[in-house]
Amino acid sequence: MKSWSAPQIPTVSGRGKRPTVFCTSHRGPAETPRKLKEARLYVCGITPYDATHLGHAATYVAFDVLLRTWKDAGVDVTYAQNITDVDDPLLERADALGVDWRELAESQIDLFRSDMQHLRVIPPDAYIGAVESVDRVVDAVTRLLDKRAAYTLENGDVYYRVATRIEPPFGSTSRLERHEMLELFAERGGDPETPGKEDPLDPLLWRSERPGEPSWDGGRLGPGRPGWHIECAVIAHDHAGFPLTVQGGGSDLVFPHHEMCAAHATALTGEKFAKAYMHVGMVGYEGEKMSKSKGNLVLVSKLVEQGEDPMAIRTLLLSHHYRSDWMYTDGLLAEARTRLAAWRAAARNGTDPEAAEATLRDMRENLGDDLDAPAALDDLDEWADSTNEGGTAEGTQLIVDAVDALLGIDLR
Ligand code: 5CA
Ligand code: ZN
Repeated sequence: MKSWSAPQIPTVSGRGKRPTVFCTSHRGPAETPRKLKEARLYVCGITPYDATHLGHAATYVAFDVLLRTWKDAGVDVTYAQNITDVDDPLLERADALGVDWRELAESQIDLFRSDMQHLRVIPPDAYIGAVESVDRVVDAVTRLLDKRAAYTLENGDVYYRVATRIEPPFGSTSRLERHEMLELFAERGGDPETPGKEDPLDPLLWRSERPGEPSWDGGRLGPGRPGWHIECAVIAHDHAGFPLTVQGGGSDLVFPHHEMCAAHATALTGEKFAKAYMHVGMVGYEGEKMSKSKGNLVLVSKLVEQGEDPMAIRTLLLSHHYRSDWMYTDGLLAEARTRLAAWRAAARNGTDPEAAEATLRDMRENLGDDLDAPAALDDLDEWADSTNEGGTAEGTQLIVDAVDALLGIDLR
C-alpha cells in the first residue's frame, strides 16, 4: 500500500543516546543493547473507519519520536505498519453508512495519510494492508493447523489453541491473570461464548465465508477472511522480521491483541515475537477514552480544516508523556499554540551557540530516558526565555534543526 511523503530531517551534529524504553512485558526498562545498530519496529496501524482522532495521532507521534531518537543515535531502523482494511468494525461501519466497505477504507486511509503528513510523521518503510496479505495469512493459518496449534469448528472457522506450548509462554506479554484476560477478551473484539471452542480465550484465525461478507480463497481453509491478530503476526514477520526490537501500539492493544500476535508468531516460527512492547496511554475526551463507539472524537483533519496549525497539535501531543493517559481539552490546545508561538518568536532572535549546544544535550538526555518529550519541551521553554542580543544565527539554526530532527516540530 502507498504510504505518505516523508518529512525532511535535518542532520544535527553529534549523536544522541539510544533510548531506554519502558516495556510492558518486562514491566520496566527494555533490555536494549548499548550498541544497538539495527532495530526492527512494528506499530499496529489503523482500522480505517474513524481516522484520525487525537488518540491515534498521539500513538503515531509517540513512535515517530522513538524513530527519530533511534535515528539520531545512529540506529538503522526497519519499520512496518499495517492497515486492518477488512475486519468487523469496518464492515459494520460501512453497513451503517450504507457505503461499500472498500470505499470507506480507502477514504479513511487517504485521510490518515494526509493527517500523518500534516503532523510530520515519518512513514513506515512498509505500509501493508490485511487485504493484500490474505495469501500470506492463509499460508500461516494452514501451517498452524498442521502444527496442531489451531483447530477448525464445524462451520469452518479456524481458531488458535492458546494451550499450545510455546516459549516464551502464552501470557508473558501482558502478564495478566486469567480472569483479567477473560474480561478484556470479551471487551476487545474476542468471542468467549462461541460454542465449540476448546478455551474461551482461543482467538479466531480464519472466519469462514458468510453471506453478505467479503471473502477470499483460503485453499484448504475454504473461502473466508483473516482474523485480526494473525494479520499483524504475518505482516510483522514478512516486513520487519522477528524478533522485533519494539512492537508498539496503544495500551488498549496489550491484551488480547499483542498477546495473541506474539503467540501466533512464536507458534509459527519458534522465535520470540518482540524483545520489547511499547504501549501508548489512552487519550480521552469528555471523561471517556476517545473512540467512535463513544462518539467523542476530535479529528486531526477537522482541527486542521478549522485553521489549526498542525505543529500546535504536535506540540499538544508531545506535551504528555507517551505512557500517560490524558484528557483532551480545547484549553490544552490553546496552551500548545502559545508555547509554539514563543519558540517561533525565539527562533527569530539569536542564540548563544554554547547555550544552543546545552539545550540540544538536554533534549537528547531527556529523550534517551524513556522518550521524555514533555521534558524536552520544557528545555525549549528555557531556551526561548534565554534567547537575546549577543546570540548568533548559527546558535538558533542548531536549535531549529534539532527540534525538527528530534521532535518533528518545524519552527520555521
Ligand atoms: N487496527 C488495529 C491495530 S492492528 C487498531 O487498533 N486500529 S485502531 O484504529 O483502533 O487504532 C489505531 C492505533 O491507535 C492503535 O495502535 C491503537 O492502540 C491506538 N489508539 C486507538 N484509540 C486510542 C486512544 N484513544 N488513545 C491513544 N491511542 C489510541
Ligand atoms: Zn495490530
